Parts: sequence; structure tokens; C-alpha cells
Amino acid sequence: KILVIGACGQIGVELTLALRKMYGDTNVVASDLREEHELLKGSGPYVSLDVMNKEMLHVLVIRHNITQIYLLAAILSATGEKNPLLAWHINMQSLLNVLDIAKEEGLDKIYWPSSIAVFGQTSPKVDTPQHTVIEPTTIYGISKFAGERWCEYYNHRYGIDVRSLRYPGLISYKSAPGGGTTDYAIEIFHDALESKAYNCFLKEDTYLPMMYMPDAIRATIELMEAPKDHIKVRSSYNLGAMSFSPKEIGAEIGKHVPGFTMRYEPDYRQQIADSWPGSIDDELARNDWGWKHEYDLEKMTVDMIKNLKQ
Ligand code: VAH
Repeated sequence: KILVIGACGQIGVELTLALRKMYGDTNVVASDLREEHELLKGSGPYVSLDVMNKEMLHVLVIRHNITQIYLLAAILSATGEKNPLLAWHINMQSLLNVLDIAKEEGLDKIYWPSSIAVFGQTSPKVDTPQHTVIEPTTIYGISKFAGERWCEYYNHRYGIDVRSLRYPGLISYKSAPGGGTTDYAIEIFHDALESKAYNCFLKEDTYLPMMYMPDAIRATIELMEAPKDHIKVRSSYNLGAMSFSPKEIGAEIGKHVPGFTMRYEPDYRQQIADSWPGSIDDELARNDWGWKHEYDLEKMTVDMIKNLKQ
């Protein structure tokens, strides 16, 4: 059975629904600190769980015969900079709890997301390679990079089949994002449809690696379904789809929302964005397990607007 931790978050809701479709509703136990998300109600078992409580997590794994864990609970980049020690504690201890229980219970597979946020100012900005200088400057990036090292350690030392992806900024409409720097690319759609205007907290030419949620969910499942010996990277795979700036996504939205206007008032999140790459080289993901993105900016914009209008 699969346990999804952080099932009510931006990724968690959609990943839980996709996993239930693939493996059967009753085989995917959803859990979160928060109460059950509307979209999950009636679709399968739900338990309240604080992943920081290792004993509670261990009991839940045994009681529900869990053999795989997807750990999606984390404090993201913008929130993390407001409370660095809490973000470090939550992002690291949650992972260590899961990895150690995976070792004690001999779990089959673990999924844990990393992020392009691991790269810093000294990493190449264009087509950032899998292996390069990595000096993260946000606590979120530091915790994700440290987490990657722990994943590789538990794989090499104890043979735990833990797999990971360095997600770009993820855009979706089903579940609200939580405290990310790339979340402007979600807010912009809601404001465009509500008021035909958006005041962006990043500068107009801030290029960032981005991905539509359906691509991110498919990538996660394809990675986890790949034969073990195809997985050569046990830290975390670079994963790419597209890159765009606030100005570019604004222009794309403007094709669907006549009279849409943008203003720019960069805040503390600009420094975070400036430390990240503009684009990602994901050739290892494409070579090792056949990754191929489907959504570009134009196709994503059409789908986002169609679904948000309903
Ligand atoms: C954030 N959405 O903004 C996350 C992501 C690459 C960005 O890690 O913090």
C-alpha cells in the first residue's frame, strides 16, 4: 500500500488522485496535518498525520501495511526565508523519519521531491546541468540539497529504493500553492480572470524553469514505475519542461483576457528568484527513464484558463 504524506498540498492532492487511479482507491492512504481536502473526500482512506511524530508515523505504516511512501510535506522557499530554523527542522526531520522507517520496515520504494532551488548564484544559469557547482542560498534550497545527500546515502548504504526529482516551479489550478516564489505564475491566472490585472512580485524579465502540474505528476509516476536499474541518479534528477518570464506569461494570458494589464512591485522574493537558474538541462532524466514534457506555455495557458473559468 502507498502512503502520501502532505496529501492536501499543491502537489499532494493531484498526486494522490493520480496514484488512486493507477493502483486503486483503497491502496493509497492520504495523510496530512490539515483536514481532508475537498477533492480527496470520498476517493479513499484519509488519516491525520504529523510527519514530525516518528512514532505515530511508524505505527501508521505498520497498521496500514504501507510498502511505499511519497513524502510531499515541506516548507517552501518564500515561507522558509521567514522562519529558517523551522523550515530546516521540518524539511529535514520529516525526511529522516521517513528514510529511517523505510530502513526499519524494509519498505519497497520512497519518493521525495527536491527542487531547482538547490542551485545558487554560482551554478550555470542556462541549461543548468545535473552535476555542477551547487551552493544554495535559501534555507529551502539548503534543506533540499542536504535531503538529496541523505537520499543517496540511504540508497548506497542501506539499499533503500528512494527516488527524487528536482521540480521546477509548478503551475496548477486544483489545489492552492503554499509559500513558493514561483507561485506568481498561479496567482496571475486568478487575478487576470477576476480583475483583468495582476501586480507581480517579480520583475518582468525574471526567467524561471516552470512546469504544468500534469507533466509533474506524470514525471513522478514514470520515475517511480521505471525499473530500478534504470535509475542512475540517487540524489535527485533535474527535470525540465519550459522557461518563461512574468512578461511572457502575461502576454500569453492577454491573448485570452482582452485588456489584461500587469504592474510590477518586486519584493523579497526577487532575490530568491535571482539566485535560481533560468533553464534546466534534464538530459539524464530523458536518457535514463524516457522523460519528455508535453505542456509548453501556450498549451498550459489554454488549459489553465479553460479550467479556472468553470
Ligand atoms: C518554490 N514552488 O517556489 C517552489 C519551487 C522551484 C520553486 O521549489 O519555493
